[in-house]
Amino acid sequence: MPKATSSKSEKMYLLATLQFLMLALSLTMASEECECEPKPNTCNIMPCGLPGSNGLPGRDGNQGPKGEKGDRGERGTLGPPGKVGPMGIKGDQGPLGPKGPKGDKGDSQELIQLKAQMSALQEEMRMLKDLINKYKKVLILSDIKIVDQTFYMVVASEETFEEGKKLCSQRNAQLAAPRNAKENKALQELAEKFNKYIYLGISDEVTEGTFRYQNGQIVSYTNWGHGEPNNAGNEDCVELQTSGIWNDRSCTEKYPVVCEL
Ligand code: MAN
Ligand code: CA
Repeated sequence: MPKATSSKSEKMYLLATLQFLMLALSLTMASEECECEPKPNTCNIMPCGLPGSNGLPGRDGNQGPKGEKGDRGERGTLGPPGKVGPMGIKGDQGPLGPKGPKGDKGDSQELIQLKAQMSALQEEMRMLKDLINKYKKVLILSDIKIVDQTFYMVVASEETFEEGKKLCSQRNAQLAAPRNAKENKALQELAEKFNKYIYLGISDEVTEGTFRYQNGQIVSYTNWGHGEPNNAGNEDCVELQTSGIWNDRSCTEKYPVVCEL
């Protein structure tokens, strides 16, 4: 089409003209100023391009220097109470208190005297107890045995039953007759000490087979050996053997005499 061909040639013409003008302009600018290549003695004729678009943002910079000390913070909340402090010094004496109620009536003269007598008696009793304990120690060292309030004394080394009874009677005492195991043991210890049997103040002289104390009472405690009393050959007296057992025996043996008081 002729119109389109014409337009194309016009455009080609205009473009060539524009290129020419731009070249001329750039040559002019290069001759007047040399800004593209800042070399001292040379000045190349180079056309400057159009400014490019902005680049991407750069990397983060290095950490900066430490800042200045900040302002003092606000006061915190109240803390828990601290430990108890040391004891304080003693204070001054306080003022005199009010008068108390009236006291009870004092002891009468009679009561005062009674109290004095009582404390004197107590002192005397204490002294007596000490003395008794001393006697006991002396008696224990001799041939005397004490069981509670009964004393057993050896008054002769070899006598018959009848002679023994007499010797004890002369001392306002009687032949020993144990009323319980404790007393029997005390007499056994004396028998063991002398290594001899001893007569007890017990016999069946009045009624054969019925043993009595010297006061006539029937015995309440016995410690007969096996098969005793057997009245072997008419045995009316009682011997306490070193083992502590009893045997009825003739009254004519000669044994140590032990009296009880
Ligand atoms: C033996 C027993 C006793 C008795 C004496 C007498 O030991 O028969 O019962 O009294 O002999 O010697
Ligand atoms: Ca016998």
